Amino acid sequence: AMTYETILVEQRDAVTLITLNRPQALNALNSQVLADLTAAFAAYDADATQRCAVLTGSGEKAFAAGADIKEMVDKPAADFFLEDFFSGWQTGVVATRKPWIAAVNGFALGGGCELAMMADYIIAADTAKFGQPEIKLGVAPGMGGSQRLARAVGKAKAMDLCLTGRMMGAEEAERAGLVSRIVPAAQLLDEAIKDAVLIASMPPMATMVNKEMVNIAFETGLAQGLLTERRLFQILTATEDKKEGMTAFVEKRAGVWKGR
Ligand code: CO8
Repeated sequence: AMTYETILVEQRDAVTLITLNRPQALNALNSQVLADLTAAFAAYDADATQRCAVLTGSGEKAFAAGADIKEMVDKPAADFFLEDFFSGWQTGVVATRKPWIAAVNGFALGGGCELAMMADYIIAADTAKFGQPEIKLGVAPGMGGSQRLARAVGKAKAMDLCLTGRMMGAEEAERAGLVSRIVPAAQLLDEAIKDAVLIASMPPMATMVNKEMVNIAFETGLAQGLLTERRLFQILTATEDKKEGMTAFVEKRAGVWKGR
């Protein structure tokens, strides 16, 4: 297995577990974390034995308390622009084609909340706290927070969180639709891995297409989205796994997937 500076990566059968591992900084996201996550997600996508991933934070306190403020405090504005600072999250993390779940323990603030929202879905510990406190630092979200939060929870709550910088607990986050469900903190990882094992048992191409389809809903109008859905559905009917899945149903047995 590859070793990384700021994250831990472990394969449990078909599930890749990625753990943000800078607990002394509440797993704040610096350039090295981005480089490590980029490599880990690329390796996950490329490894046909791996079918679902889970991302979580080490330590009890935080998933990630934000982008690393110490890395940004003295950085000249021109460098943020010239480096197109934060653009690597799109190409290195969001571009992952296979499914992954964020298991959020403790603080998910600023870039931490934004990273969780890059996941296909979020499972929250009852201790989870979400927020976009960038305004208190004189800035604003820069890794998708304003856009993904507004789409996830609507204008009222997205404005409320971005303008006040307050934290939102797990219950409120679930009511608002930001997280798929809440579990007791001690069971968070087991529950997330249970979901990942189930997802990993699905036909792999269908899994990737389902992910792509739902994401298209956030990128396009309804008519174009529905057309794209039908086309992707029609393409899946050409797979060996479609024939196997439907035949297995008719024969009242479990499907055995070829992944093509
Ligand atoms: N960056 C760097 N270090 C951090 C961060 C962070 N985001 N968050 C916490 N740490 C460090 C602390 O500095 C501290 O280190 P040390 O022990 O060396 O002083 C250690 O983690 C533990 O933190 P605290 O002692 O503060 O722990 P508390 O339990 O007292 O408080 C909090 C926990 C409330 C989470 C608190 O740490 C906090 O408010 N953190 C910052 C949260 C935040 O503002 N996040 C948003 C960051 S900005 C961002 O994500 C996007 C930036 C958008 C664009 C910017 C362009 C310039």
